[in-house]
Amino acid sequence: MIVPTYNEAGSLPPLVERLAGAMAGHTWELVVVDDGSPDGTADVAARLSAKHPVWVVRRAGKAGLASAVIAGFNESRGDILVVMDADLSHPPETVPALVKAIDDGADLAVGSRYVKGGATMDWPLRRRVVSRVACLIGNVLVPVRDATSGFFAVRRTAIDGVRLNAIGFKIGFEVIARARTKTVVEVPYTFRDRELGASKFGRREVVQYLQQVGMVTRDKALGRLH
Ligand SMILES: Nc1nc2c(ncn2[C@@H]2O[C@H](COP(=O)(O)OP(=O)(O)OP(=O)(O)O)[C@@H](O)[C@H]2O)c(=O)[nH]1
Ligand SMILES: [Mg+2]
Repeated sequence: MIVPTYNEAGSLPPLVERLAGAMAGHTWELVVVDDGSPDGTADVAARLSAKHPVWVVRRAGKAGLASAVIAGFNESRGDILVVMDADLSHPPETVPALVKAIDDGADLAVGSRYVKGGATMDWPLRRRVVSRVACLIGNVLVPVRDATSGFFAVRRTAIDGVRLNAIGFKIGFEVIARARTKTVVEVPYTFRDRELGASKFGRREVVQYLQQVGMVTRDKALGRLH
């Protein structure tokens, strides 16, 4: 599992506890990729590693969510790579279902708010609209309803040697668009608003998503996608 963190010291301990519960009986490891969080997230992660299979990648400064996840891919050893946020918006209890989908033959399993059984909790109208519009734009290019999901599992062989763009926030869209996949499934889950810490999502990330969509559109037209 790969979790990118920036100032998530409060969320990490409950995340790891819940993951440990959910993954009992599975072999798992968690790679925390921290970008020099001033709140000491990396030290919290290092302390958790005394009791849990947690590894910490310490990067010097805030270099972006997507680039952190790509760094995490390179540090992970498993055949199945799971990506999730630190802030408990993505329920650890759904991870086994994502992993099972890959075990059952899918190359990519996307945690989805927008298929039957999926939902978002407590979102104001504005955020609902922004998320829906982003997914509709992504949906023009990829056959996944929740095209901007940051919660997914991918078979390592599907991304081996694939060039992923390290821009912005939407690494999920990048993987959905570029990974070598035959079978992609969406697994429903309910997104819960973060209770601790602050959001890192802003206007800049919206602009970066549109740039990313532009690059994927170009590469699709050039026949560069798998
Ligand atoms: N390493 C690293 N992690 C980041 C960076 N930006 C965001 N993250 C992490 O990426 C995950 C998603 O960021 P959030 O701020 O939760 O984004 P969001 O879920 O769209 O927004 P909220 O719902 O308001 O939380 C969290 O675990 C963050 O700590 C970054 O520049 N570097
Ligand atoms: Mg969040």
